[in-house]
Amino acid sequence: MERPASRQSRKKVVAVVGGGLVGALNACFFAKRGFDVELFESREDIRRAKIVKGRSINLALSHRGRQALKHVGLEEKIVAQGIPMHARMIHSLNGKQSPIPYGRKGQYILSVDRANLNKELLTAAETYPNTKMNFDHKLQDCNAETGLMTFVRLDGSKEQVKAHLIVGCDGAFSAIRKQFLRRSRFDYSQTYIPHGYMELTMLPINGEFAMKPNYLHIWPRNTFMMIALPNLDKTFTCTLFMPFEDFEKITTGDEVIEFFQKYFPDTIPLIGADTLRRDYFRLPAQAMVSVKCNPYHIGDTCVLMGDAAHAVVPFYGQGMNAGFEDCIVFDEIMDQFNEDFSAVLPEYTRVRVPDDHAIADLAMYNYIEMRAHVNSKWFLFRKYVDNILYFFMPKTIIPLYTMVTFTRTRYHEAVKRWHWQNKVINRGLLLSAVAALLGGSYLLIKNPPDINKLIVSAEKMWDRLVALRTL
Ligand code: FAD
Ligand code: EGU
Repeated sequence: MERPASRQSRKKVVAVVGGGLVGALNACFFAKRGFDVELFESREDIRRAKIVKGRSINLALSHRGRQALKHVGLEEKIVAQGIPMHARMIHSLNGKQSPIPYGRKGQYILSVDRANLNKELLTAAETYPNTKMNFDHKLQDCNAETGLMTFVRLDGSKEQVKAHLIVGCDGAFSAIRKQFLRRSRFDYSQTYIPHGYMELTMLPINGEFAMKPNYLHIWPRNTFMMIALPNLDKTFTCTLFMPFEDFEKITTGDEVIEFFQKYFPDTIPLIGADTLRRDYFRLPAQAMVSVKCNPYHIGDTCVLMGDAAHAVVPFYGQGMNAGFEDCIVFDEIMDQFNEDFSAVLPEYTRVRVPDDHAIADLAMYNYIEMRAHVNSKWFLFRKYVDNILYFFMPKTIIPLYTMVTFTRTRYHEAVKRWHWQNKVINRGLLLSAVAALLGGSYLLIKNPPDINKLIVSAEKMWDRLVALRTL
């Protein structure tokens, strides 16, 4: 039997390098289109691994990420394994908890387990007959123009593989991106922020969640911040963000407790002093890096997606969501240009770079703002104002986080609109102030108050007060 010609021409080999969240999802996207997909991951298969080490245990999944999962038929399954968070719960220093909803009833984000999500995505990719998974394959070198790659195995052996298209999904320290750096006219910047993060586990108490489960718990303390997301096993993973220099100051168990007593006193009985002391010294604080680059492609043979293209600091909960949206955007352009890589790749760079740079900037901006002056009162106030304006003018004033989290408004458009809205709000405030001033003056001029009347009424008031007292 002969295959139709179109099917034949599709038999191009796509090598996805990196089997993390974005790589595994991308394998599904390319497999669905009928390409011969080869996925290469440096680590062993996490589905068989006993210990899964790596960054952050759980992640906030929102609209953009969900839409991407929907494209490959995985949305329902992943959503069912996530915990909805309808609101933030702000913890004040005095232990008071205040919820602030994310939006209307149906608007919530999900806390998902990173390892579980990764496993589901790998399994989904594997179910396509045209995908091949290669674990224990660490990309050592590649030629982005010819598509030739060299991998090293744990036993030291090397393997060479050639592909029509290399898709670099190998994370923030991408080996594929190294090839871009050697070229002319490649823009690149990376910034390490002074903060590190550390994860602490809050175990269930009497078999139940130690805090209310359907919230993203936040302890905003200016330079220090803690965030907790619920897990399916009824634990919470608390992530402590703090400058490295402060992490280094705390060297004994007693100092840990002292520090928590001062800034997060309500969490000590919930985490438990012993667990706290143990967890704190289990791993050193992890660094956070922001990476921006341009372009995302080389010729018609190599393209970057996910953290490899744009690592963002986690202060908008968008890193994975943006990486997942990369996959949809690429897929849409593949439709537009009939899978012609020589047209698709430049277009992907043209369309996607401004948006990824916008979310990288937003995340960094939010980091700076939170660090500078966000305590629990300020956080509550700002979110209240956002929500109130949105409630009364839902068509005009949409909070920035709403556009970012609950829509697919292009990130750079969301930023533009946010600037415009701020202008409108400021003008509105100024106008109201001027109107009040002018209106007040006008009324006073039009009806000048009779001084005698004012005194008389003051006398009357006095009489009434005296009358009240003698009653
Ligand atoms: P990675 O997940 O890093 O995967 C890269 C893969 O490539 C890995 O499996 C790695 O082993 C493999 N690899 C690396 N080098 C090679 C090589 N040379 N050869 C072969 N394979 C290689 N995002 C959200 O959307 N919501 C959140 O709430 C959120 N919270 C976060 C909290 C923290 C503390 C941090 C640090 C990040 C958070 N993020 C969040 C961001 C999110 O973790 C990343 O954006 C996401 O993991 C990116 O996926 P990726 O597949 O591009 O990269
Ligand atoms: C940080 C670490 C609250 C998971 C940004 C909000 C985050 C997450 C916020 C982490 C914050 C900060 C938003 C979401 C989310 C808020 C958001 C941050 C998930 C502006 C596992 N952030 N995060 N903004 O609005 O849009 O609630 O580690 F504290 S989810 Cl820093 Cl929506």
